[in-house]
Amino acid sequence: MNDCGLRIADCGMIGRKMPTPRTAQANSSACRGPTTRNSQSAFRNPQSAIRNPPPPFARGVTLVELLVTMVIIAIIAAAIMGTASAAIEHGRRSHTQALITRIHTLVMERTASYETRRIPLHQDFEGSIRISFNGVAAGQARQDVRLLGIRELMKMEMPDRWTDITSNPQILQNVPALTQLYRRIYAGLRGPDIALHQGAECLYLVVMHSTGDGEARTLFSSKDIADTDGDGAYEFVDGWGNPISWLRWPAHFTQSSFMMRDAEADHDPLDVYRRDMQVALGPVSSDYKTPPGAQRNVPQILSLYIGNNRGLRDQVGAFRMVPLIYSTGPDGRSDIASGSDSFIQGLDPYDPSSSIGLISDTNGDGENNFRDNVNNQLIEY
Ligand SMILES: [Ca+2]
Ligand SMILES: [Ca+2]
Ligand SMILES: [Ca+2]
Ligand SMILES: [Ca+2]
Repeated sequence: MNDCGLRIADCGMIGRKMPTPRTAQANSSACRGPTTRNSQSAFRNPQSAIRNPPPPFARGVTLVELLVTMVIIAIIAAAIMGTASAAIEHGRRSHTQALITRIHTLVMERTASYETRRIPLHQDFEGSIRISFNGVAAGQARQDVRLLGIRELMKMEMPDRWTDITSNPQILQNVPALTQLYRRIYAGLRGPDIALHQGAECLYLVVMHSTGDGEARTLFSSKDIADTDGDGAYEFVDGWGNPISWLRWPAHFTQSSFMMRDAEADHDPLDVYRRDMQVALGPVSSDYKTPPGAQRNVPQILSLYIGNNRGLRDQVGAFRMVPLIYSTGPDGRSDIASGSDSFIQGLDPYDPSSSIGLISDTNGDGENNFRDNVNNQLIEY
């Protein structure tokens, strides 16, 4: 050990000035041990720990780096929020479409039932027809009155506005039992503007009381139903919480995948004799006789319902009508014309002077509020 210690001391003192003999060098190597090189490295660069820069994360963050990080986080957050928002909107739309499809199925079943319904016409019609018409014309008059009777029954049992049930029938013998039920419900409503959302409220009554063999209630959950205007009449509500409304005879709705609006190719199935009151009577004349004591005079009735401008009416034949059931979409506005509330005065759904179902800027805001609607005739999947 002493010998080795001397030699190390020798190397440190004279190693750079004179060559070390081979034997001495070998001894030096043998005695250096595993830590000698590190010791030498530290010796050669004693200030290396100070000169080398610290690792990046050990020093502070610059303002630019902070801003870049914040921008990236904001972009990612916005992307996540946007995706979540789109997913919520898609969910609302899908829910609304599914609900409208369910309502559509029930309403269409009910609509089809009128093709085979017995129509209880007012008893005075038969006497009036016998006195006023002969032969073929008498048969055609019966067909015309029957068609009017079907439409009146539909109007009163499938109302899309309150006047459909509050007005008294002109063709039918009595107020239908279903209409009497609707009238009792209507009499219990309250509020300053009961007519608000009346289409949606009538749709709810029709679906719940006249479809699904009495089981319609089981097809809807409580979140599908609300009374948004607080008048006591319920409505089906869409994914945005707005009432789902309908039009029983949307003759002027042109954006339908189901309704051809072509009397030749797809005639009204309720008009089984293809009458549509086009030719039976000719010009309505005051010469027609009224049976003694009769309250229903066929010529007068037909004159009331088809008017005098028959040429204009005849331009629009009776095509198959598909009820329009619609949500106003996220903007809460439909831009679909629903016509006037006194529609009970006419039993001609094809009246060219009517605008029912017409897509137009009904709220007058200059915007197209139809585009985002959801309906049963233009369903997007
Ligand atoms: Ca209302
Ligand atoms: Ca209501
Ligand atoms: Ca509009
Ligand atoms: Ca809309």
